[in-house]
Amino acid sequence: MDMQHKCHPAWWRQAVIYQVYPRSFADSNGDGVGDLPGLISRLDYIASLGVDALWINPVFTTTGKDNGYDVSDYYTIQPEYGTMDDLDELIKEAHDRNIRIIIDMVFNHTSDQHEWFQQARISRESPFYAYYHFWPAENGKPPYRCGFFDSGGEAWQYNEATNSYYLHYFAPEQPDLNWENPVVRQQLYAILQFWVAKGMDGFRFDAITFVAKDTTWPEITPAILKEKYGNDWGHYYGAGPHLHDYLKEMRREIPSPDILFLGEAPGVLLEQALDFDGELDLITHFDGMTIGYVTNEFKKPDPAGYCRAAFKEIYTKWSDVYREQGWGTLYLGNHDQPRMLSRWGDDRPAMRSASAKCLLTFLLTMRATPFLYAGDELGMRNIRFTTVDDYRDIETHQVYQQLKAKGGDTDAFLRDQQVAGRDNGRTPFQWSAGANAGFTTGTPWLRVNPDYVSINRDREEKDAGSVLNYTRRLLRLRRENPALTCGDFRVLNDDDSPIFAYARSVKDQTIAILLNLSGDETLYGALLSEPSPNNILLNNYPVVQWTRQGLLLAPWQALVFVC
Ligand code: TEU
Ligand code: CA
Repeated sequence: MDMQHKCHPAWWRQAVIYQVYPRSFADSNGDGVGDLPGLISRLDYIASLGVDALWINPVFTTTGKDNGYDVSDYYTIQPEYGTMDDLDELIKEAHDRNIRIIIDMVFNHTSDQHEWFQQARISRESPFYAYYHFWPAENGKPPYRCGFFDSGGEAWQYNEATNSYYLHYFAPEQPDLNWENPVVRQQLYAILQFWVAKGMDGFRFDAITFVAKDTTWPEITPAILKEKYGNDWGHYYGAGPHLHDYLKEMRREIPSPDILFLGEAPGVLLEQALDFDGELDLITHFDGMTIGYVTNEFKKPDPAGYCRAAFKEIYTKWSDVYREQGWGTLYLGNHDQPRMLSRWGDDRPAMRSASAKCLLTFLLTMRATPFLYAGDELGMRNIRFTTVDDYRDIETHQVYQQLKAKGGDTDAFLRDQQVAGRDNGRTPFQWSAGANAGFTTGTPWLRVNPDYVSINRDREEKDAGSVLNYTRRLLRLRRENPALTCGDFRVLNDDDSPIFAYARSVKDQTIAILLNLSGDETLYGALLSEPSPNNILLNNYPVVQWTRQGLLLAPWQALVFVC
């Protein structure tokens, strides 16, 4: 254990951030919806994991079209989640446990029920009309833009009272804010100041790369979209002309280096990774989230599964880009993604535990700030809904409606959503084998995965070999070994084997991590120094297998050892 090594002083460089989707974490009042008092009641559990910060998805007043990503008042709390006193208590109780709080700020758009939009949509004379992007109907139809959560796939919605169209990259109920208007930016900075004064330790800025718009509104023809933006509207949206001016200005508003600026960065390319230096401390990219999906189709999983070589390449490149400057992030699941275990591992009973532990080892030993999504420490799995009525996610419903309107194959879409749908990652946290997995005494807002009877926190607490207790050991290992937090990263087997082997090192300690990202026994071959009982730090199997050719890794085996 190398204690002399000094990591970078910023707390978020060493931190493990635990993400909680409050709506699905713990319900305190039996209405079937997770809430702040429920979250507060579970802080001792969160602290017992050994994480450093808690990121919560939005709990501000909302119409709930997109589960809180449609904010109608940034200064008050949605009653179903609790009160301002509850949020004050959460901040205090978390701080008392040395856990920092990061809150989600949805600044690309508001809810259409926000007072600003309610005024803007009445008259072009309203001072709030310039808070949003309107296109005057007398100029004809605006140039096509893609609306991600729109049943017609459109991003312009006609508003009769002003005889104009307003822009919404997401749902019509989520009108995009006009960041080109300095008055809007000042309003948003005032919101940040308010929450900093309340004690927030950081902000996760939702879809922040989308906020700058080219207000010359060029035609983005299919040919341009294909040639310039890889057929991905997200890349076009993420390349607005003044984005970095706005982000620098926002950072100047909250200059404290202790307040984390974390940007969700859809559409950002590897070569743009360092462009956010001095603006956002961390960004979460989406490059890894397209692996295993058929290109240019909406979240259509490749029947052959995901390519391990692509997985290794993308995560190696996103680690290397920060070798000298900046700092990266790593996540394999969140509230927008299916369960990590089901997506990247093997969630069938035989390999569920081993593959969950293997993926958690990757997540928590790479050179980046990791995001541990609540439930992944238990090895929670996709629920695999079979009918569209089981879903609550606006994205699933809107894309389903788009398909239906075009006579598309909605059955195939529902099969795809069993693998890729966002609600797979939003099912209630599984606390116990009791009713509704101990999440609520009422009817859960989203069905609980029936596997809760065997996959739940209570059961895993009692099992020393559980995914939960393995996660705790991993987090402790990470805390005790600077090589795993701020050490260098070097790939050990630059080949196309399913084994992801890399080393993390500080001046006098090198730790090797070998991960068999497959369900087959795989030979690793010769090793510089051999893992032996006295230098193995972690192994998700009881033994290490040797053959004459070298180390044989069991299916989904994870091996961490000092070399
Ligand atoms: O997600 C932004 C974003 O890019 C997502 O739409 C992502 O592309 C999609 O979820 C992949 O299926 C943020 C929030 O994380 C998401 O929950 C919200 O729905 C969205 O913004 C709109 O606020
Ligand atoms: Ca509740």
